[in-house]
Amino acid sequence: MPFSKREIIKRNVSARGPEELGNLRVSAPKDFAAGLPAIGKTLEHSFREMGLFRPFQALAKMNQQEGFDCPSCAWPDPDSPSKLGEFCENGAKALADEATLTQADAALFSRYSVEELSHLTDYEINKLGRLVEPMVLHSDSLHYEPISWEDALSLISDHLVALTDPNQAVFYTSGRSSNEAAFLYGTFARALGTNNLPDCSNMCHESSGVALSETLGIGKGSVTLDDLYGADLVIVAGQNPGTNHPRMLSALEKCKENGGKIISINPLEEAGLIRFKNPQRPNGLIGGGTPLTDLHLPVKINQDIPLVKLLLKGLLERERGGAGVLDREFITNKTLGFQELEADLDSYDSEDLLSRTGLSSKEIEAAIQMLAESENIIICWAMGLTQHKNGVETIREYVNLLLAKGSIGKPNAGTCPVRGHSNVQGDRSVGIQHFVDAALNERIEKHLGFVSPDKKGWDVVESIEAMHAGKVKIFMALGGNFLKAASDTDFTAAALEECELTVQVSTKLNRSHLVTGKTALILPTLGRSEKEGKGEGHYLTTENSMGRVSRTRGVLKPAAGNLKSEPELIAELGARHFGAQHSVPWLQCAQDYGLIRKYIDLVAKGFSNTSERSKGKGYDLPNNARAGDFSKLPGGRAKFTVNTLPDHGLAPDEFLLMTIRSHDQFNTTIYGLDDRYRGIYNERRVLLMNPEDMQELGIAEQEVVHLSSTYGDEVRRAPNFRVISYAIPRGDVAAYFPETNPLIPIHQFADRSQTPISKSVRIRVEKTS
Ligand SMILES: Nc1nc2c(c(=O)[nH]1)N[C@H]1C(S)=C(S)[C@@H](COP(=O)(O)OP(=O)(O)OC[C@H]3O[C@@H](n4cnc5c(=O)[nH]c(N)nc54)[C@H](O)[C@@H]3O)O[C@H]1N2
Ligand SMILES: Nc1nc2c(c(=O)[nH]1)N[C@H]1C(S)=C(S)[C@@H](COP(=O)(O)OP(=O)(O)OC[C@H]3O[C@@H](n4cnc5c(=O)[nH]c(N)nc54)[C@H](O)[C@@H]3O)O[C@H]1N2
Ligand code: SF4
Ligand SMILES: [Mo]
Repeated sequence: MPFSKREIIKRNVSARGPEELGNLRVSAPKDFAAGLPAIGKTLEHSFREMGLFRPFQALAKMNQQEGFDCPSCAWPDPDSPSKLGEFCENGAKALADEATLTQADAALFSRYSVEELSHLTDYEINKLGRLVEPMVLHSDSLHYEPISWEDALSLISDHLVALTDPNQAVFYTSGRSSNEAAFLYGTFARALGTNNLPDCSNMCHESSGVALSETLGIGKGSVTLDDLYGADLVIVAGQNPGTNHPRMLSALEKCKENGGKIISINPLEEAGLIRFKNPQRPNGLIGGGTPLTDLHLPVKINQDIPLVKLLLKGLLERERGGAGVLDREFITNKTLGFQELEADLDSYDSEDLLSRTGLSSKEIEAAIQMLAESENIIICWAMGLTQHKNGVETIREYVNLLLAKGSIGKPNAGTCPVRGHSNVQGDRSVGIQHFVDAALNERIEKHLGFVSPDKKGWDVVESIEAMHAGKVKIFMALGGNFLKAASDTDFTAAALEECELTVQVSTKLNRSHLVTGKTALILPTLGRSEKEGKGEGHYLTTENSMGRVSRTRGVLKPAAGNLKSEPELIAELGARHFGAQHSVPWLQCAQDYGLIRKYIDLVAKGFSNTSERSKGKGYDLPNNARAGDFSKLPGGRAKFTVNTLPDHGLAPDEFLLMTIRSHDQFNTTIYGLDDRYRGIYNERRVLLMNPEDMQELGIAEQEVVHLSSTYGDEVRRAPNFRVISYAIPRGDVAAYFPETNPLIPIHQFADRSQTPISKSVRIRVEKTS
């Protein structure tokens, strides 16, 4: 393969894309989620992308036991899915986006250079459609050209052979892969000799994993759907389920009907948490729907720790007064560190804590009262807690609350970190992790017949830094949009451009295909909704947010005949690179997914007899926290922790920015330009700001401003945002990701989990006139 002989040309691709403004329209934010408008949007997206018949064929099978798992979020399916349809507006949008009939084919790439394509917006790039044939971008070219599968796999293998150290390769995973594909991919990297397996989890729930493993002995949540239905109190903190996990609202509705209460903790009063109009019910379609939140606490950004300390202090005070509001028996028998917690709580002044939260004492009292009255409490959370410098500590503080109430290891109580990508949890369970697990390595050696590396690999941030420093020759991605998902867009772009070869296994075109290494490959693959091939064993498995493993089997005709499934593609790469004599029977794995599952059963913790047990509603992986078994933790008990207060060091003219999702996007995939629930239409470059802050700065409604962030002596800028007055705490602002990622320095991440601080970025707002 003459890859090294080609001349290298400089490509002037745009890592950010256009930053001009469109025609914003604003209305009042909604006070309910779903209802009739959601059905309208579902149909609109489905028909526009998929034609007349495919939507019916596919939606009828989505989240059904003999169908396929929704490719969007990781929210679980009920044990008996409704035959009327078990999906939401955003699941349908994800399906329409994947099953679109539009194709980004070879003709498109010959017409447009990567430079030209990079001047489209992310929304426009995604609309170009499904990737349908393997393409190569040679180092001396501005255009992708078709390449055969055989040559593409050889090209990768040749580059791998040329490495002087296996750690010069990095293998990223996004969370949409199946367990089977992820398992083979992790195996491939380790057989090569590296643990460089960064994944989207590093940018997502890594803080939850770190905090929960340390305090409860398992990095996953402990509750099931049934627990949610039966809880006395559900706290939803730092999460916007109406948009990001819409069917969670049905579970919350059931909880309310059973007498449960809901507290939402969020700087914004998100529509979905106010009221839910369940489209499967008559009162959801024409009536007022179900009110969900009983108490909304509009906490200031990243002030959850002082808030939870206030709640704990309040409970402790009542307990000391003899009210019996804590679970003394649980604390004594099942936990360690309560005295240290008490001492910590006593050391704070309540007034000081309160002023940090931005809440009133009345609001805090109301929350304490609800906590005091509840025995079975569940705390749900997502990115509003994880993506801060002290994300790990924030989650540990919420765990303190559950432990003090004995709300763990029993029905209807526990932890519920709501996972993002549909199989991000499964990918981790089958071995997508950059850190070393000695027990996993032992099983790999025993059952896969090779020695797995014992040196820790790089996570997302470390990989970008290593690429930037020229230490990485090959970057391969199993799904995702690394460039736009990661922080510090310009730095990440420069990092990717340092690589010799970048390889993207993808369904849809995105900017990570345009900002590349010297040589780049696009390997198109089947999506979740598509048929994997014939034969009984040709189904895949996933694990949902609550640890249940079940089957997924696509129903649609693939977008093109030339696509490979992810497991097939990785297995063939394994066969090409390691040869037929390797201890892993790569080629057989390409043909027999049952064989991959047999290896998963042997190697991945907790999996057993998966081919059989994944049938129907599937099976639950072992969960010590659910069982109330903390014996594997030091001292054999769950752990209370002492956490410090966040300090942002905000200058007087700085704001704290949270970068959030609109209703019309799935991470970096932009489905549309509206954020219906927040009343924002046709524009994504907006900044939500408190009206009093606007007044103080003399900023008018919809005025255009530039944003900048200053860390050390580096200033990062993002131009052109229209300011919208919004009910958000003073000093806090919100804008969408990924447009704001250029503002987040690569070196600003959560302690211990290294998750970029996407929800608390110090910024300045600069007037343009
Ligand atoms: N339709 C759709 N579904 C998705 C996704 C998508 O992009 N689109 N993405 C998927 C993925 S990968 C993930 S990880 C999840 C993300 O799901 P979410 O975490 O719900 O997504 P975000 O938009 O990041 O919302 C974070 C929420 O936290 C709040 N928040 C921010 N900072 C703080 C804080 O300091 N304290 C508190 N208490 N709240 C705070 C914000 O106001 C916002 O409501 O969704 C998954 N599902
Ligand atoms: N500022 C800021 N940055 C963030 C966040 C934030 O809240 N704020 N959130 C972070 C979070 S929580 C996450 S999870 C990351 C997301 O990071 P990623 O997972 O890397 O990004 P996605 O946008 O989900 O990836 C979309 C691409 O995946 C590909 N794809 C879709 N389906 C499939 C499939 O079935 N197979 C394959 N092979 N490819 C597929 C398509 O080509 C699509 O363009 O972003 C993170 N970045
Ligand atoms: S809640 Fe999540 S998994 Fe369920 S249908 Fe909606 S997007 Fe899909
Ligand atoms: Mo995520």
